[in-house]
Amino acid sequence: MAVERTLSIIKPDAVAKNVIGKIYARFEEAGLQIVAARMMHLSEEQAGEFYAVHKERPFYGDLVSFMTSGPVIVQVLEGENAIAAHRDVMGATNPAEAAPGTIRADFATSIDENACHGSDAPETAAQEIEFFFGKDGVCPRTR
Ligand code: RTP
Ligand code: MG
Repeated sequence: MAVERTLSIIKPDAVAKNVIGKIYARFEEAGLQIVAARMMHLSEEQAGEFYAVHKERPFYGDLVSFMTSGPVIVQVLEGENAIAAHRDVMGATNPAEAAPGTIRADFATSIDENACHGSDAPETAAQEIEFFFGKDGVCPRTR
């Protein structure tokens, strides 16, 4: 298995519920290391560009408006098979279908307000990491 990086966002609903630390613990328990992190309140332009792949979908407007409704925490997670490992700890997109013990099962409210985002493939992970952290904004562990 290869060491990978993935882009993770704790969405406005979970920040508002004050469960950032609980979600970080889930990442650490899954063997994922935080190698970059930033709290920010996304502009409509940033959220729209980040989710541009969903532009034609009926939920796009609601998604952009939700993602700009409050601050988020954006982080880069590193570890073995990090993209899939992160999606495993997040659970299914719809919290009603998320396995017990996953972040979405425990902290999400609905399919729209579903607590977290995770990259879905190596190419999108690389793009999303550069979108938020540029080419040199990640701090690999030295020990
Ligand atoms: P994400 O990108 O946020 O990690 O979530 P995902 O891969 O599990 O889901 P994706 O298909 O990429 O959809 C992005 C976000 O759009 C919202 N969504 N709403 N109402 C709906 O049918 C619907 N479908 C998707 C969710 O907030 C989802 O996380
Ligand atoms: Mg997605």
